[in-house]
Amino acid sequence: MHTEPTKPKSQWLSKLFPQWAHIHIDQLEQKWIAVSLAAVALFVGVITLDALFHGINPPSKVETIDSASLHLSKEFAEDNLGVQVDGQGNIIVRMVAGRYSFFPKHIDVPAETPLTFRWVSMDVLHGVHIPMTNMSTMIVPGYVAEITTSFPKPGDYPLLCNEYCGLGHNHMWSNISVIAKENWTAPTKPAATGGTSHE
Ligand SMILES: [Cu+2]
Repeated sequence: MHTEPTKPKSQWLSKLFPQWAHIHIDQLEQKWIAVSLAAVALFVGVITLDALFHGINPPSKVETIDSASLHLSKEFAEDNLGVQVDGQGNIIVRMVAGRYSFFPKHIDVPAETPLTFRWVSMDVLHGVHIPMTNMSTMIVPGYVAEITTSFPKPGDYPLLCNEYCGLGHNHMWSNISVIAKENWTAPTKPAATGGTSHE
């Protein structure tokens, strides 16, 4: 019968960290250690499950690009920016952030449809945030930031820069027009991989 409360060491803590077995840790402290470890385990678990089953990853999957020569790159050359539909029917939106705007200035996208945004910066660190969606990412020079999102309702959505990028930062915003799925027509643009014809 070991019901006396004179055993100060917690079983689980001294089992987990035998080298701490001689340290006195208060019962209440042990409970809070357990609570904080459980919280960390919960958050790591949620992140892991999201990454594995929902495909949620950090926006920049370490895809690099030379920010100084975006205009010469095939993908982010001026002609190739904006909304495109690839061979599999996925809608890809390519945009460039630069002091102090997002380019192209205006795009139309369909509502209730997954849209893959690919962002690059032409100069310094920018961010992009669209309120009421999950779109919020840093746009780090030298890296491509990719986010897939969808807009539940038609309307004009603001596009804000949320990383301080210079004196014009607070003017750095624009709009995306989201139109009803049935009214949207895919833009007829040349294939995304072309794009050097104007050189
Ligand atoms: Cu900015």
